[in-house]
Amino acid sequence: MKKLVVLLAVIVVMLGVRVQSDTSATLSCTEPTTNTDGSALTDLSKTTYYYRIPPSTTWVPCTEEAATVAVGGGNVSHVCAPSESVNGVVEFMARAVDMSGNESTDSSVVSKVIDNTVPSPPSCS
Ligand SMILES: [Ca+2]
Repeated sequence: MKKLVVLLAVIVVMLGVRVQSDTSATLSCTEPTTNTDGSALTDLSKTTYYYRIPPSTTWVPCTEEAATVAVGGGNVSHVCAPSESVNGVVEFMARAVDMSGNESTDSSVVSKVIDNTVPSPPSCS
């Protein structure tokens, strides 16, 4: 039972992460409402967003957003644009952070092809 609660809490952390557009990704997340021990969340501070460029396995901080309310449950979304020039698949995820600085495990990971390839100029005469 406890394992199930923990699993559900982790799943709830960031269900619904989505991406859109071509040079950045907009991640839409639902804040958790419980702690991993199943108790009610009362000290949510923020959601932090990360990206990584495979084959790198290191998550790079992208941006963060303050909690809607301390008990969580709100929907947050943020644009994450990788700070380096990328052409190809980029992975994104988010974590919940409480007021003590405790950071959750990773949300589900979503990936998107980021296109920073600039077209050549038109030919004019
Ligand atoms: Ca806490």
